[in-house]
Amino acid sequence: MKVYIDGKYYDEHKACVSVFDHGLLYGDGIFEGIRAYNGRIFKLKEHIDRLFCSAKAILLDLPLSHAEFMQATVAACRKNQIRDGYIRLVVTRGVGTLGLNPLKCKRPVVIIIAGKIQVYPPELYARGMDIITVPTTRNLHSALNPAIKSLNYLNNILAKIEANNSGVEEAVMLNAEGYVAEGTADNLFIVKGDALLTPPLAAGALYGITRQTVMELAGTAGLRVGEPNLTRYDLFNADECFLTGSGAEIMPVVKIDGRMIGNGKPGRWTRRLVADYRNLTNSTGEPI
Ligand code: PXG
Repeated sequence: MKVYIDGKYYDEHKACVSVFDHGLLYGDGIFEGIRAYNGRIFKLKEHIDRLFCSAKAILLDLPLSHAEFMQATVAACRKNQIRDGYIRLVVTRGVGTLGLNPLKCKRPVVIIIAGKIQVYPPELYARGMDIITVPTTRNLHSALNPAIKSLNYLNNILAKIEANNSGVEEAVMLNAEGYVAEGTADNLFIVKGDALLTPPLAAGALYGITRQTVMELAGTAGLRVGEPNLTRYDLFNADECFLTGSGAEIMPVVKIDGRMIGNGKPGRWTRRLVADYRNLTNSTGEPI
């Protein structure tokens, strides 16, 4: 694998950043996780749009234009002969001093890793996932806004550890008020009757690109789509539940906090949306 760093390609074992990079020292940076399917990069423009929003939110001047990020991402896939894969785009604040001051960092570092991904085994998609709500809450908007896709994921990692310690793969994170926010790297949806519901961004959900895509597909498929605040009660009483993310795609959820969701199997609407999402990922995107 060849890794792109600031316009040059390096063998993967030689692809390194400085120990003085504030991305490492303070988690000061931003990232995107993007998928390629069938020789196309899915929703590339939307991912770069979100990267620019994250950059603006943390006052990071990106060293490439929107078009240059698109071109560099396509080029990194070509260089690695990726047709189906996973692209991690990272921009750090760059090399600075041992103090926090970002003004001491001369220029941001851009990294593009184009490789493979297997988030969960295929059997899990067929069976559906068992998840739990965890004690670690999602960040407050007033602390570290959860809409920023920053390199500081400790909040989510702690939630993931709590889920793993309880013998399940994924966590539902609530916000400080007790409303459902999202998973550790995924948005959460429920189906109730003819409605598809997902927490609003104000509840602490990331503006997920898969989330947006699934909401559009659901509207076309005839579901009523809403973004109300959800509580654990709503999850327990859902007909169906699933998680969405670029990495995990659409993962059915069949148990939450030990309680069976619906009939305990991936639901009818979930399976329909999985099929529609598959069709879309295989037929649209930026050609590599
Ligand atoms: N919420 C959070 C907190 C995320 O980090 C999503 C939702 C889903 O967003 P998209 O735009 O991907 O639909 C994410 C996704 C991975 C991976 O390897 C993904 C994320 C973070 C870390 C790893 O799938 N972000």
